[in-house]
Amino acid sequence: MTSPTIESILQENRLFPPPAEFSEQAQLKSLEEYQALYERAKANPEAFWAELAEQELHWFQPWEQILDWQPPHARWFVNGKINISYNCLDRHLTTWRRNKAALIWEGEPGDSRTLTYAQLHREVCQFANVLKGLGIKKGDIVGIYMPMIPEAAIAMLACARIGAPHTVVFGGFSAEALRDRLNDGKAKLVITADGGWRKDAIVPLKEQVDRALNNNSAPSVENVLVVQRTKQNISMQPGRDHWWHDLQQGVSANCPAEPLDSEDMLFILYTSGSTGKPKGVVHTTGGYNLYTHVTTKWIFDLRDTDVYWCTADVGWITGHSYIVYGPLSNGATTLMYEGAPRSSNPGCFWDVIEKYGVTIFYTAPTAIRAFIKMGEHLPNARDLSSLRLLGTVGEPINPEAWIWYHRIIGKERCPIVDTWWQTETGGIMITPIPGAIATKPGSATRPFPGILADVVDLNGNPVPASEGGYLVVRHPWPSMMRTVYGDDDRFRRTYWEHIAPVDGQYLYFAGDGARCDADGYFWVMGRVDDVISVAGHRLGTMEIESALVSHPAVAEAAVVGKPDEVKGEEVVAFVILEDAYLPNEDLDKALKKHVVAEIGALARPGQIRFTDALPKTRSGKIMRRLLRSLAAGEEISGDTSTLEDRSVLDKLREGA
Ligand code: 7RM
Repeated sequence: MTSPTIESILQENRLFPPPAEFSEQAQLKSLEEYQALYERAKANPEAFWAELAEQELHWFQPWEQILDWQPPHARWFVNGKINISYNCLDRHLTTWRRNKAALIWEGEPGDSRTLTYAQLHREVCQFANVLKGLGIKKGDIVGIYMPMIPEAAIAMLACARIGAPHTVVFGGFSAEALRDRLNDGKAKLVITADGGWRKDAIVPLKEQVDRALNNNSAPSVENVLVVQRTKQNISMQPGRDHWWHDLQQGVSANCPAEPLDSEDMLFILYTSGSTGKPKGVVHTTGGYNLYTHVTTKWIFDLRDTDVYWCTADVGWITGHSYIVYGPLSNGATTLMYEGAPRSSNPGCFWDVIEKYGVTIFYTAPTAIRAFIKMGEHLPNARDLSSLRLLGTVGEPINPEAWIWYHRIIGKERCPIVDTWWQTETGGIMITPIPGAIATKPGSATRPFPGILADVVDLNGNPVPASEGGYLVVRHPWPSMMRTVYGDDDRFRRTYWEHIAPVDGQYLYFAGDGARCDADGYFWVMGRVDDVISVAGHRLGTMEIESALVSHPAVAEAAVVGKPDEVKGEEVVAFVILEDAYLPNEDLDKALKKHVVAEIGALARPGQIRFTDALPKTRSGKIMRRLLRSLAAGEEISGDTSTLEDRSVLDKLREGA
């Protein structure tokens, strides 16, 4: 990880203190307040979480023990009884929030719908009864393969209400990917829609479900529930397939939330590793409810007047924690958007912000870079004055994009929370608290109270300030994953054995490289397997990408290593140009020179490959593993189920 050039890489030392107007009204108002909280949590994490659990959530029955830690297995709030659907819905009904908008949905093409807490509660209760009617019981796993429509959130909350763990499979995944996930969890039921809108086209979701289930290839699935969304023709298999609206007819809206054990499974969500089949990350009820609740409240600084919009898909952990559970548990208004920016409607995000007066906007760096490329005239033509807080998640944000976001979207007025976390962590781990912590572009800043993050070497020893190392967490936290579904061995190997336990203390290893500067700010450098070794020097791909993107001609860049007999590895850069530039030899030379000037001769790309698109997951992560194979001229192997657009690979191959 350590590289001699690391300090010179970005020269990023700009500091953006929280605006005074923001801090004055914020939940956490000052650095001192954050620090006091942080120290208190560090001194006694259990007491810290227990106090919040009591204050912030409804429990049907109190816990007997706050934490039972048998490394690497944690049980939080042992024997406590709780229901996250109750905390997200029922408890708001006895307050003025009963008639507050819980979910605002902006659909395609031009559809929209708003559900108050009372209405959402009613729909969830009815649908929970539908599930029961189909024989779904506590512990039965339910697959959800849906577009971004309210029924997706309703289905999740209904499952949670009766204790049936859901496994949401992103609607963009293939039939094979769906089948593998359904089989891994032995799902009894699949909830889907006839189709979903995706960039002016219809994704045939039900057809994919049929394909996933045909020839009895997912034998655990007994029933399929179908929401009518796009109204195209689909086939319904009698006995197995049912329309949601048919079964919901006349069903009782009385369905008390089941008191569940804190450690009852809430959901499985699959996340792809760099090798092997996707891992089923298991989350449980009580700790997840608490952690997503508190992080949403403090990091997004929620107020009852907010319209909060997270642009993620519900098929991603960000959608679970920060569209559905965290915001609703807080009684917030959460906005769900079915559309995506595309050439026929490049300004659609800004339209949504203007239309609903969005106050908090949470998106991914990949989206921001796409907006930059589309031009600032689009956001400039809309009224974005309702915004007061911005967030990013999913990958390191390059300072160029951060500054653009700050200037063009936030009008230099809105703090930016760059939130580092993972499917596995359940909630945000390292992040600015917007009223308290000054931001530095490209840094996720400091750990959330109760999170003991550190940067260590392979032996678990902290590395000196600003040196690269492995990002770890030292103490269990409430929303940590409990295991890999059906493969506890893999859970141990992947997260707990990479870095040997120090004095019997287990460290959670996130798989990311990071450095922590002299101010205690964390700079996440990306996955440790995304490091290139040139002549024995380790270079983070992200740093070279950041350097490339800081050149005016470059919109986006992905860097990988290609085996080289002499140097070990050679840097290969895949580059997307800004619209005004065309690929040519001069530009090729200029970009190489630019990287040398920014980082040093070691980082000089041996090859630059111009392209129109990069292979990405739906959440915007560049799939460097595929680019590495391409650069090395190998066949693509391994799991590609998470690839957003398969045609990108063919184009890249042709371009070679
Ligand atoms: C929420 C999510 C997790 C991986 C993680 C990192 C990367 C996410 C940031 C980030 C730098 C960030 N879950 N990552 N957020 N890197 N700065 N703010 O993305 O399971 O899909 O991915 O994403 O590598 O390990 S995830």
